[in-house]
Amino acid sequence: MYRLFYAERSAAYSTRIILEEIGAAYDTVETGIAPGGPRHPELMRLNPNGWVPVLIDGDVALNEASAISIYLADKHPECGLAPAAGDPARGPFLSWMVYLSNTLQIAYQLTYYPYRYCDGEDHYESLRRRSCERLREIWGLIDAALEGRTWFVGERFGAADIHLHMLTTWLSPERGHPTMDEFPNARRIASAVAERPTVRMVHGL
Ligand SMILES: N[C@@H](CCC(=O)N[C@@H](CS)C(=O)NCC(=O)O)C(=O)O
Repeated sequence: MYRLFYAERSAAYSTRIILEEIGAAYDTVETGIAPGGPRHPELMRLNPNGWVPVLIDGDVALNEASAISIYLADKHPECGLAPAAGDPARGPFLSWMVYLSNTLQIAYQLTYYPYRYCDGEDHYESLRRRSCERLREIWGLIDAALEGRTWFVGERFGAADIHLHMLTTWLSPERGHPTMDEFPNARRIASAVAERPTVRMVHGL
């Protein structure tokens, strides 16, 4: 039985879809994640950053959404959510999972939490503008890599597609982000993920 510290529209969404895909028994602990707002006390003990997801697996508590997805996919190889070690697609899979987390996610962070990355409100606008451009550059690069592809890595659906889908749901035109219309290849894969029964179930559909 897994336990997931969860918040709507957060990086924990990817973990939840993965848990559904592997058909695992799990429960969720809902926590606030608003800037400066309260967090579940247990979350703060497990991840002093105050971020979700945190996944509990027995005595092990894990954070970082990409790492959790790789961990779960490897632990349940029968579900085929990640290429196995030795599979030629394993390297590109790991590269993309890390890139999504340490490059694309950070561009979102800069637009959502500008105060963490600059000295005061005078700089917010310039930081926001530049990070929105950065989002456009990074999504453009990913979109080009997806040209002609059915799925992100290899020939089958997997954890990288789930992360891609999640990251498209964070685009917010009100914040000046680009829209998915600019990235048709990424949009195609994200839409295919959105139609999966597991994803529809997470949305209560
Ligand atoms: N690198 C972490 C980032 C997690 C993260 O930033 N989670 C956000 C929600 S998407 C959060 O908990 N934010 C609350 C905060 O930053 O205070 C991961 O991929 O798991």
